[in-house]
Amino acid sequence: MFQLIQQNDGLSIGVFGIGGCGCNTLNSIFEQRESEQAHLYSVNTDKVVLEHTQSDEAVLIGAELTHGYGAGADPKVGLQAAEESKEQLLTLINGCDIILCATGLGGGTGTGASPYIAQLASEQGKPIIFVATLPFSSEGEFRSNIAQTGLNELKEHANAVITLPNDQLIEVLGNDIGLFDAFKHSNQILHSLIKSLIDMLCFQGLINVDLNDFAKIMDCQGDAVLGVGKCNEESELTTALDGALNNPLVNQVDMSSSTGVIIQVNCKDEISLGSYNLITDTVRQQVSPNALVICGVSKIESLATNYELLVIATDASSKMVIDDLGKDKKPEEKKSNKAKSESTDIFDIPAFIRNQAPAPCGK
Ligand SMILES: Nc1nc2c(ncn2[C@@H]2O[C@H](COP(=O)(O)OP(=O)(O)OP(=O)(O)O)[C@@H](O)[C@H]2O)c(=O)[nH]1
Ligand SMILES: [Mg+2]
Repeated sequence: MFQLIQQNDGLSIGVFGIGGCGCNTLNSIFEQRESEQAHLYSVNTDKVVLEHTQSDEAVLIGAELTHGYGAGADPKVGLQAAEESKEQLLTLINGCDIILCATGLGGGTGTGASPYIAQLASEQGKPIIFVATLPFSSEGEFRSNIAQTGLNELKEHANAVITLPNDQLIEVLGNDIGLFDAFKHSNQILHSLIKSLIDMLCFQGLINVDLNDFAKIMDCQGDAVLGVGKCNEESELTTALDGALNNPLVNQVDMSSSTGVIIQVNCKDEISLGSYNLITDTVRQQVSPNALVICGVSKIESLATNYELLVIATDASSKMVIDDLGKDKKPEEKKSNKAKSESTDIFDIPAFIRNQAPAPCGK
């Protein structure tokens, strides 16, 4: 079981950006950070990237091994670099109550160092959650294989791994999108997921979801899903919920077996009891009748939209495996997904992200 604290006032959240992709994500989180309880750590073998990353602390791992020149797409080097810097990483990990990480799988640093960092956190009894990208197919099989191996290793140690396959960006945004723009979209989604988790854990809710609740849900076995939906009108809440549960950027997950769900409603103003009940009932109908459903509500005046919904469900089962993303869909389904993306800004209805195998109970 996690080491728990009783209230979220003094909660310290470590946000780690690991490798190039993770550091890119940190840059956008840093610029829009609202909570002082979130401490941002950039972790990389690449000195130049670290110098251009905005964070509270830059951690150059494996300085002796790589001399600050990166891991050269070799996860073994990424792992050895993290091992070399074990004491420094442990100090950071022990200063956090919960750790959220952004990383890109498919290179050397993120793929090699992330499972090791997850292992260290797990050994210290700290909950650790990853949001990880998977490489574009066009980057080749070499990177794709590296990513898949890294993902499997990561799942062994992390409490949850939420994957964002870069290929899904092409499916939704079309082939003509520029590479930098596609990365920008992806980073914004990574950011959005991490920000929602930070908001949920940091802001004292009218109905509060605290780390104990979070730990209970994350202790469930099986696949897990995480989705965020946003809207401005209370009457649009069900559409936002639908957006969170059916985002075209990710593969479908069957929630009907899920036994643990957190629904977090963040709003600028109060929501009616009717809307609150409608949201919880709608989610409850989609999961196991025996599911533990925890619903929190927080008033956050600084929200960009009036309402934001976060749904985390564990013990779900995937309908597709990652390798088959998109291939299993019928052409009509692809078309409807595309149509959806053209009518909505993906920043406004962010991700319903497939999240892999949380830690077994007791981890
Ligand atoms: N979505 C997104 N994906 C990225 C970004 N940068 C890199 N990636 C992906 O992440 C994978 C790993 O790339 P990096 O994060 O640059 O690699 P690294 O972990 O720094 O590893 P080395 O440079 O080899 O030490 C790539 O194959 C890309 O698919 C980014 O900004 N956004
Ligand atoms: Mg790099």
